[in-house]
This record gives sequence, structure tokens and C-alpha cells, in this order.
Amino acid sequence: MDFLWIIYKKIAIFVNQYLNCLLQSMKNVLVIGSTGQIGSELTMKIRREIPGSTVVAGYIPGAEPKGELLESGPSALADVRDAAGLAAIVEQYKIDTIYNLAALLSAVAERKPLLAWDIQMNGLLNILEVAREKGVAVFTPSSIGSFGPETPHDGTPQDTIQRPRSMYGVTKVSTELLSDYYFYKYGVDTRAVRFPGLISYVTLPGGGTTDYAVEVYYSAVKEEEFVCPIAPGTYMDMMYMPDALQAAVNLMQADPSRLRHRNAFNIAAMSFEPEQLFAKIREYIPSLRVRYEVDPVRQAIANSWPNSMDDSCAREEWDWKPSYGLDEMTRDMIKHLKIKLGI
Ligand code: AKB
Repeated sequence: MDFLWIIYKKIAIFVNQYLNCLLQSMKNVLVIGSTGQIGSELTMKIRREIPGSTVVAGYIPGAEPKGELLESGPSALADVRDAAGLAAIVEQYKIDTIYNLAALLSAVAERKPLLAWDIQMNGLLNILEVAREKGVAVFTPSSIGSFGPETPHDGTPQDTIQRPRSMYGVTKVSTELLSDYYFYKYGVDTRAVRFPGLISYVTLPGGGTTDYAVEVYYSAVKEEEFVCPIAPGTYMDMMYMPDALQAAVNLMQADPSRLRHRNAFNIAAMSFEPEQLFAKIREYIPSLRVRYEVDPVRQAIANSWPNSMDDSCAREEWDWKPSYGLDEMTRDMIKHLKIKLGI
């Protein structure tokens, strides 16, 4: 009898996994962290590009949506630490997909490790529980931060050693594991990518190790000296925001039967050290001035991260392919920042 019950449960989980995956349509989406660096652009992209979708812009007090983000669709207070509040939003809007973008970035998480754990792990558990009960798909990004000093730094494989030493990294590996657990155990359709440093002219990142690669563009366009917190020779994977957003959308719409991995896929677009970025910007703004003042916390984190990731699994399993390299990104960043800053 026990044996039959186990077989029955296994079949039920399998059927649930594949029905959930196949039925996902991204009609009613909740973006948690909708006013942050990724969320502000992702919310607008899905609203614009997925016909018939309703995208609820989830926010926390003090980070309310404004302007187009507020006016183009519904918004709701969505604190990941409030399980009942999340369940109410999922119920009210019949949410089928959650993008969980609530996180403290790497440098801030080192200053506030308990808060980082609370948001990144207890928050995730609340989301996964709602997802399990209501059949919701969940995207919770991981990062190059999920790797550590023992990870092979060049051509970092999809499946490799992940022993990060920062709190951000610890929460990112745990996010991957917990998300996979909910998929294998309960059939929750969890999928994710490992984002590189993301570069955008729309919303500034806040407290990451890769932020320098955004901030230098602002200094260049404003003709101000840039003080670089990362040492010369430090290679890290980076990506232009349009590619990152496309990855987040494409992965959630990918055919589940092709996915051998779930949480989370390496995705890569470019890798550079600070000098290479500055040299590229100087091709367009020769007056760029840079001084190094290395931040030991950020530098230690950067040293433990990959130089460049191997993203062949993402390419094979859901046709990932970036559109922007360093040159295309630099031209686009400068053009848009000049408009944004009225220069
Ligand atoms: C950070 O620097 O903390 C983030 C990341 C790479 O995850 N941008």
C-alpha cells in the first residue's frame, strides 16, 4: 500500500510540474521590487510587449511607483516579508507569474547581513509558499555573486563549485537551491538566470559591486572625474539591461520540456576590466578622467567572482543570445544619458 502511495505521489507531482509549466502564459504578472533597477524596466517591458497582460507593480513604502510606471497599470504594496499581503495580491489579480526582484545588492548585504537574509530567504519562502498553493510560476534571479573563490574563474561552467563568502552570495546560492527544491518537490515552475553586473541609463543600481560600470557613464557625460572603487585588472561579467530583460521574459516563456536546468542559468554578454570600459568610453568622450580609490569590501567580492561565465546551457536549452556588446552598449548609454541629463 505504501509503495502504491509513493508511486501515486510521484506521478501526481510529475503531472503537476508539467501542467503548471505548460499552462504558464504570463497573463497576470506581479513584479516585486518594481521601482528598482531591474523592476522599473521589466514592468514596463511586459506591459508594452505582452498583449493582454496585467502587470502589478509591487513596491515597498518609500519606493512607490511614479509617472508612467504608476499610470500604466495597477500597483500594490508587496513586501516579501508579509506572506498574507502577498497571498491577497495573488488572489485579487489572479497572478500566474511572479518576478521576485526584492534583494539587497552585494555591498549593502555585507553591511546588513541579517536584513539581506530576511528579505532574500524568508521573503523567498513566503513567495514560494504562495506559488505552491496557487500554481504560480516564479522567477527569482541569481547572480555572478553565487560563485566564490574556489569557482573556476574563466569560462565558469553552468554546474560547478559554488562556495561564496559574501552574504549576498550565500543568499543567492540558497535561492537557487530553494527554488529547485520547490520545483522538484512540489512542481512549482521556478526558473532563473545568474545575472552579471547590469548596466542601464534608466534606474541606478544601489550598493552593488558592479555599480562602477554604470556610474562611470554618468561621470563621463557630466564631464566629472570618476573615482573608481574597483582595481585595474578586475574582470567581471556585465550585461546591458535590454538583454537582461529579454532573458527574464524569454526564460519564463521557454518550452519547459527543453529545460534540463532551472535555477539558475549562466547568461553572459561581455566581460571587461575597468580600464577596458574607460578606454571604450573615451572613444566617444575623450575627456573622461578617472582616479582609483579601491573599496576593500567591493574589491574582495569582485576578486571572488568569475571573470567570464560559460552560458552554453542557456543557449542550448532556451536559445539565449545577447544583442549588445561593449561598443553597442556604450554608444546607446551615452546617447540616452545625454538626453536624460539634458546635456
Ligand atoms: C552586485 O554587484 O551586487 C550585483 C550583482 C552582480 O549581482 N550587480
